[in-house]
Amino acid sequence: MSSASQPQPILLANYTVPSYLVLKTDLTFDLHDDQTRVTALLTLQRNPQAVTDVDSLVLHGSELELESIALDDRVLTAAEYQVDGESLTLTGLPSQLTLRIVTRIKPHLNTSLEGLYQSRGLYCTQCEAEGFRKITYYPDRPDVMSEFTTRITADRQRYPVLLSNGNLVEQGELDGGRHFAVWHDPFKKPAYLFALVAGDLSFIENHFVTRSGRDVTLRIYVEAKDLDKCDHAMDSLKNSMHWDEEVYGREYDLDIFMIVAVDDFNMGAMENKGLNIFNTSCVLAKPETTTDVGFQRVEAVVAHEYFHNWSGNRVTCRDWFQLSLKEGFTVYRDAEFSADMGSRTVKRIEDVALLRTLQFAEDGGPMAHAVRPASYIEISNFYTLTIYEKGAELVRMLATLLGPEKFREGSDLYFDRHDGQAVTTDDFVQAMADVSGRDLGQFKRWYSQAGTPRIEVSDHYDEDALEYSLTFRQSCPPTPENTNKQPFHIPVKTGLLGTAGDLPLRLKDHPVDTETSDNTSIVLELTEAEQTFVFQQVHEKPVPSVLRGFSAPVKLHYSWQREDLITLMSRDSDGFNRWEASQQLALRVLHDLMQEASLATVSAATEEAIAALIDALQSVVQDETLDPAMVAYMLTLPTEAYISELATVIDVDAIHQARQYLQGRIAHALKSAFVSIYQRYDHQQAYRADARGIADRSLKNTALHYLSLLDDESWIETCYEQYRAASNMTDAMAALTRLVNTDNPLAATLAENALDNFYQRWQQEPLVVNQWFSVQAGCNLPDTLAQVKKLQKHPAFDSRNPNKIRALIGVFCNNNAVNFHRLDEQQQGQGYRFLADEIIRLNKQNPQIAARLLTPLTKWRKYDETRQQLMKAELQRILQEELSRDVYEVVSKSLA
Ligand code: 0A1
Ligand code: ZN
Repeated sequence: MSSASQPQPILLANYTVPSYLVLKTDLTFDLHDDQTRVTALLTLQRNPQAVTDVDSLVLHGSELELESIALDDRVLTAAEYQVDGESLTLTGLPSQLTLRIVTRIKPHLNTSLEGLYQSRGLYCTQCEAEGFRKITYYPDRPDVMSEFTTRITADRQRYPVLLSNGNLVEQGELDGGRHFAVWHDPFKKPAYLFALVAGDLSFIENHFVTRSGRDVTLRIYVEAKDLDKCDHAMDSLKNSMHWDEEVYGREYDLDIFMIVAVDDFNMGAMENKGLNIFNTSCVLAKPETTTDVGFQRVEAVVAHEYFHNWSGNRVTCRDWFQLSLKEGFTVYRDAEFSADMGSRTVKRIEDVALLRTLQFAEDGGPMAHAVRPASYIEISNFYTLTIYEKGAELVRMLATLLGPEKFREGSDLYFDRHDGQAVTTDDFVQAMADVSGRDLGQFKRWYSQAGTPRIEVSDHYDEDALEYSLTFRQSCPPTPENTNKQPFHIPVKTGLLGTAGDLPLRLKDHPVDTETSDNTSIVLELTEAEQTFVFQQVHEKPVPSVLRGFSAPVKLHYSWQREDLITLMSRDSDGFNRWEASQQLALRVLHDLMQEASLATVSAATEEAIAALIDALQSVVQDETLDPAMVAYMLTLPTEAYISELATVIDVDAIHQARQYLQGRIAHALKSAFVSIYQRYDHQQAYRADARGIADRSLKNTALHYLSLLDDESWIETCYEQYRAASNMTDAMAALTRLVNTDNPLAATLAENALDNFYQRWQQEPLVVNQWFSVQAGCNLPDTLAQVKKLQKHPAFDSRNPNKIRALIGVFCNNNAVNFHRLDEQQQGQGYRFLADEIIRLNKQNPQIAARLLTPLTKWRKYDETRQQLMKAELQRILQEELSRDVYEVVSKSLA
């Protein structure tokens, strides 16, 4: 691509208010096989807030065929407007006007899955962030909010269901076997929340009575074959509606709430007003076909999209730099909802594990950006872990700093003050500042400075003065757009452990704020580069329990003695820090093992560390007060991905081998405990997707995992037996995964049988077939790449379906480090080449998916020289192509 045509960044600093407001948007869609005709009637008014008295209007539009444009009913000639590939500009406009714009589009040829497209014959839309411009010419920006009426006409037989946002106001028959429906949405909304669906769908229906007594119809639309998999989503929706009333005082506002499931979807789901469109993978669930993780995901995504009705729709974003305003807040809300539905500590562990593994890696890589970025080339690339997960952490920190009552007051003020508006993250923080009287000026640096802060903690105990001091030093590494970071305002929830448990805390010179702390846990507020806190009347040298509940998204460093970690693991009142101590202890052993010249004989010091870890894990297994899910998590070693994130240079093979080795040692040492966990489990019990059921399965399958590592084929047979007898997908997949990953001839034969059987049984269920692709793509044994390439030719693979691409290619490149990064002679760099080829193919077909798939190659700087060169060469090869903005941005930034 020549430099003149290289896409240019959009800057937050260049934001200007829209020149015209769209009071009303009336759309007519005439759906026909070869094309869709879209008529847009826009009622416009000059924006009184426009900076200057502008009389021009830019309408966005892409891949549209313009049939006609009329201003106040007068058809314009081509000389009266300018069109290019991305916009249509009108000048010399009056202050009030109507525009009637007729365009033609080709949904059946739309492979990008943005705008109006078809999925298995069903028409559906995806307009966030800038997909509406692929439907008609429009000011496609979130600060233009309009009242929409949508009329849809289509063949009655093939498209009996016609849906759009709001309430159905009219429907009827038309000539030629066609029919129509008209929907009106009384709430003003930006175009990105527009949705349309037309197809042959069935639905389940339920009702919810809001706390003010309004009856809301709830419908989930799916293909008829999937009607048996909608109950969990419906239950989740009702629970979400109830929870949002209880916890945030937010009621639903339309008469109907609809969810539609589609098979081809770039993301998880979309919060279109009153008409959420979901990836089938985030709606459909039943025990036989869906794992526990799948059930939890459905619950979380249904809640997330529902919560957007307030945090996103009623109050939306001024511009896309503010994306985390809706996403960070909504992720925080859905995480709290899931915590309330299941186990709070377990949910926190899962979220922190994701954040520390993937978001920290993003923050340390070439695509690092602030939660409120200052620039982007393609906004679709900014639906990131930073915007979503780190954004949620910022909201969580505000809640920690304010305490629950003030936080709720702040959220009430935010919703009341900004209802019907498009606002900024500053407005959100301002509401929190106004209700609490706190100065959150420094806190706002979290929104503008990228990178993960690092905190070094040191301590000192003064036996004579009975004083214990903790010193914190914060710093933040440079990131692409920001080298010089100012100190952050960091809440560090802290406790001190004595021999008999948590000590009462008396902090010198700081009166304890009773609203934000009890006397065994306190929120220390770091605001300076270095700060010391002194605790008084401390009668024994305590073990510090710092960053309880992971109260801030930082990397904490403190040199705990091994004994301290064991104390925290067994006795900390903070469940999160108990788990964290188990991970720290294991990480140390893994690092020791990675230093060993050979794992055939390890040093005495390492042996001692292994023994201490095993002892500690033994106590965990025996601790009957612990939730089984916690036991399972504490028994699970840090993932390869997390160890890699912590490494300066990632030694793929050493990490894999050390982890495998340590798992084997734990399996041997704790064999009888694992046997008893496995045997005590009631394999006949009915499946329940509640916290208890999930926890029990998780512990039992963790035990089976360890047992399958023993040199004892009876456990391989047990895996096969579990696979065969399983009445739910969680148990079937757990067993199948062990068979597939076990390097043993019997396991290989049984894995092959099981995989064949699995496919035969589930070939009619696309989401189950995806799991079948994934388990094979994730196989750690050699030759997996060849197998993945073979599976790409399998009749069940569909190279246009994002779920299939993620299941096969995504899993291989992201979750199978030893194979993706393989360096042995025949396969050197083959994983990289394979991925680059896929990206080049997808760049044209579906740029969003192509850009997302690139992530593993962008991390090239963290590998050894040989891998660096190979990865870079593939990125450079991609850069030679004619690239979409999406792919260009990621490739060019990662090579910069
Ligand atoms: N707002 C949705 C996610 C979403 C974002 C972008 C999309 O296309 C580029 C699609 C969906 C959510 O947070 O659930
Ligand atoms: Zn969202």
